[in-house]
Amino acid sequence: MQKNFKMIQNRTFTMIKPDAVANGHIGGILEKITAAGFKIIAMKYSQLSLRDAQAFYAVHSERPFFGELVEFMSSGPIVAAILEKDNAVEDFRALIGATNPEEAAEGTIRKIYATSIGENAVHGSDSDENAAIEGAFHFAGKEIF
Ligand code: IDP
Ligand code: MG
Repeated sequence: MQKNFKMIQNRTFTMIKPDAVANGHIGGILEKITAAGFKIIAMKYSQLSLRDAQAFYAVHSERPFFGELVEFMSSGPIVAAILEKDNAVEDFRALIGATNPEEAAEGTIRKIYATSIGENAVHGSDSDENAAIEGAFHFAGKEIF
């Protein structure tokens, strides 16, 4: 864990991915997020360049699906957001469900909205440290409320 990141335990970072945006699920997914008790403290509708996606997912650069992942994530607009709730990272991972929608629990966002293991509707940070890094990748301090 790097010392220069403040470990804020009540925030996570999410993206509604290009598949879910294209399929008209922005509203449905935001409704699930807010109904689960998350407060949206930053939000942006934007599109990642290929270079942005390569930087965001750099941790996966050696994985066999990296090329497919960054092509997909830069293929259309996304909604990026920072969410606040007690135990945000863990609770949000539970709300979105497993990476592969076939393995995701009933009622989870990926079970409802994802179409495949790659095009799986939403991103959710996997740690407090990555939540801080990923939030800072997309938002300036003055865009977080
Ligand atoms: P996560 O999003 O559930 O944390 P990771 O293992 O961190 O899953 O993978 C990041 C993203 O890469 C996934 O959300 C998915 O879009 C994509 N991905 C993961 N595994 C595969 C795969 O086997 N084939 C294609 N894409 C994948
Ligand atoms: Mg991950």
